[in-house]
Amino acid sequence: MTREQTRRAFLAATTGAAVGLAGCLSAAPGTRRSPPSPDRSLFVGAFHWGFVVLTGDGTRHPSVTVSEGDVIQFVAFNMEAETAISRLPQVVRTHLPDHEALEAANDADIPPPPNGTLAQKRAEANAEYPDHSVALVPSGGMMSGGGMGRGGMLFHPLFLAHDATTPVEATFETPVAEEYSLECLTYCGYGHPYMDLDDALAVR
Ligand SMILES: [Cu+2]
Repeated sequence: MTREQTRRAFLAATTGAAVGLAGCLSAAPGTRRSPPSPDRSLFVGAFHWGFVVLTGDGTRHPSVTVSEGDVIQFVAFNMEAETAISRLPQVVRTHLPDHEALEAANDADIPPPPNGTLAQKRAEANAEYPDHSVALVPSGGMMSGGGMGRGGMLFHPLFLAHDATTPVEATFETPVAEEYSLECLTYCGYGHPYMDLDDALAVR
């Protein structure tokens, strides 16, 4: 598929299901109300192959704990999307890890490919599969909860193009006390099956 086809396929696969997304304050056309001011902002960068999560003060977290009913502003971007990143708050931008640091950490988490090196696979992925997406799903059962809402995804998956000019946002209310993981739903090369961050959000 071309990139544009990939993007269209992603939109077709995910757009129709958005209506009725429980806890989502911004997705469904016709039911839009202005989201209340968030209790917490999370900034999520996607790279080959993983996610970084920062809070609004620029601190990086393996897992963020929030309270049930908190309104979360989720701001996501592709780590290649320089223009989108330039629009982030400065304290977040200056604390984003550089690619070398991410890749070094990554090499410990991803099994070596049977042919070639991880560095080669990453270069291929950057050239051929530069886009990602992000979904926040209950830990331990990808999509098994049967879609959105209670026990399912907290918002519609967000497409993270490598050449996006703005970050992508979702605002949602945390519905139930549970752990949620970040997953990439867009094929992004060799490491795609490992592109998740377990228990990135813990609701208490
Ligand atoms: Cu992916």
